[in-house]
Amino acid sequence: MIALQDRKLALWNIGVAYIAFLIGTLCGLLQVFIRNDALQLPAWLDYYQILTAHGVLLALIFTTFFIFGFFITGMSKSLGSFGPKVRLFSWVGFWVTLLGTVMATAMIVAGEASVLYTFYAPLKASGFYYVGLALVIIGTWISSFALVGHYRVWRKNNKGQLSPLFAFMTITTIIMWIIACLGVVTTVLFQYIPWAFGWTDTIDVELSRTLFWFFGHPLVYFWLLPAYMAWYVIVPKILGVKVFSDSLARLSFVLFILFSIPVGFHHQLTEPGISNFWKFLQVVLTFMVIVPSLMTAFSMFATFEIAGRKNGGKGLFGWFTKLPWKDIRFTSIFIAMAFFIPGGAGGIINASFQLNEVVHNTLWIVGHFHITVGTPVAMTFMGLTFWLIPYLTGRKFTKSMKVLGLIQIITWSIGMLLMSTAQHLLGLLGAPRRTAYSSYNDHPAAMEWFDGILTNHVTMAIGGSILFVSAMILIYIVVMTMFLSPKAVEAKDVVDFPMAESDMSNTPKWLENWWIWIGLAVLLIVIAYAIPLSHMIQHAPPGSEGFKTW
Ligand code: HAS
Ligand code: CU
Repeated sequence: MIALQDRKLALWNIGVAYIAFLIGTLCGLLQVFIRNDALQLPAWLDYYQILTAHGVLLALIFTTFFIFGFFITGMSKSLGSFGPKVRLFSWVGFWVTLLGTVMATAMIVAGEASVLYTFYAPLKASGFYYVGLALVIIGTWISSFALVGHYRVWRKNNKGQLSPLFAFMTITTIIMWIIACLGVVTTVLFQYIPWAFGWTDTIDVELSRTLFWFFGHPLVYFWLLPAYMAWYVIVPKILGVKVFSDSLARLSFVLFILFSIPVGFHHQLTEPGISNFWKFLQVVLTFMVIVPSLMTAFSMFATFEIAGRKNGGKGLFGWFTKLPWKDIRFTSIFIAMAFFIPGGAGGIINASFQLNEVVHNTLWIVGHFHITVGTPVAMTFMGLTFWLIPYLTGRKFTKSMKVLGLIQIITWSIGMLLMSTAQHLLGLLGAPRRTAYSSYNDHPAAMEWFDGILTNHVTMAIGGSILFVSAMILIYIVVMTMFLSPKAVEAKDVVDFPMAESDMSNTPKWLENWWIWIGLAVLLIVIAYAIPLSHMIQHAPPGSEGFKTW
């Protein structure tokens, strides 16, 4: 059991995460109904306002707080409890992130920031929205440096040793995160804030988007890598086996430091102002970043097979039936992984230069991110929640909670399957994204297309409603395990942190030489970005004034 004060820190992070989750999913519910014309919002609420709240609170805030809650618990567990300085900085980081969150959310609620979570210029929000976002990032940096400090103390005391896998992966994620944030911090501090407060009249739109996506793509791996940590480190323990390959796991993580960042142009393939050569180069690098995910898939299948055979599974696929399907901690994460097969395949389609033309501004992309961040990542976090909160509070995870957990996972899967399939198909038929209304739907041919069982906005809304029910079940489980479930008194009821053993005897030491990876990452970033960025700045068109379209 980790120190009480570290548990408190983790619980506060997870608590805030689930408050954001509650509000965010409610906004999601409203979303699908408005798109379906089934709901007229009161005059003081606006589609884009809700969409912004939904994106910010779920994709940015829920994930970030949950991730730090998970990191704090795992770092305290694997490296020992925090010293006073690490603890202090972790709290400061928590409060700064929370302050930023409250500021940004207040601006959204006040109707001053209906600019979506990507806050594309020339849409112009209140300056305080951008200040709020900047504080969120700075807060995460403080929390990150606290964890790095904790890790450095451990390394000093354990000279020449590889760190435990969980700690290694946490540090990898943090390194990637800190480099990535440089892009968004630059644009927010030097472009958005001066412009939003009226100190400058115009903004360079292309530059701001480019700096945003420098951050925006690795952002998705900031969500994904903690889920991968669960897959690599937690799942084998639940299955009763070791980590399949310690060096493979570490290599796949450092590849993310290298290839996550110099790929942002794959979000800008349809934008003018960047020549095809640089877009193509970044498309190639995007295909490189698929490799560590394929390595992860391989590793997972190997883990399952080893575990299944150990339990008596025979033949080519017999092991499959021997997996612990009744264990909600496993089943949740397995389904999360399964969703990532079409999710990742969709990503490869998006990244294929020409195919991107077909899907770019459509609901397809919305479908894509609901089966990447919305299920593989979110459902892994749910699977973690089932034991993480009881572990931290010392409460039982009762039988009825297990049943509810199963219902929650199944409803989330069904809801997401319906909603995301509809979104993908509607997108292929041309239904646009980021818009409340489009006249495409009014065309007689389009009306016919949008009438299929799955190609229908109603299907999407049914899926969305099931998801909301699932979210409320989860909130109930969170409240119970945080405050109300009986304390675990007997040993058999105590919930543990499942952390698998990882055999490091064959792992090369240089994998933990961070300067190699940071150096190579910087080199790749310079290759991918230096020239196109300098072109963009030298040949910048006149800046754009701001627009408030809502
Ligand atoms: Fe993406 C847009 C390309 C992964 C999230 N992505 C987005 C947006 C979001 C997002 C939020 O190239 C929208 C941004 C916006 O608002 O505009 N994405 C990719 C690629 C990958 C990818 C190449 N995306 C993610 C992940 C996300 C995420 C992860 C969140 C967590 N994405 C794009 C592109 C766009 C884009 C373009 C821009 C589109 C546009 O035009 O605007 C890759 O990382 C994917 C690699 C993954 C795999 C899958 C490996 C499978 C595994 C599971 C194994 C399963 C097992 C279980 C073991 C190759 C690891 C077995 C089970 C059985 C049932 C058998
Ligand atoms: Cu991307």
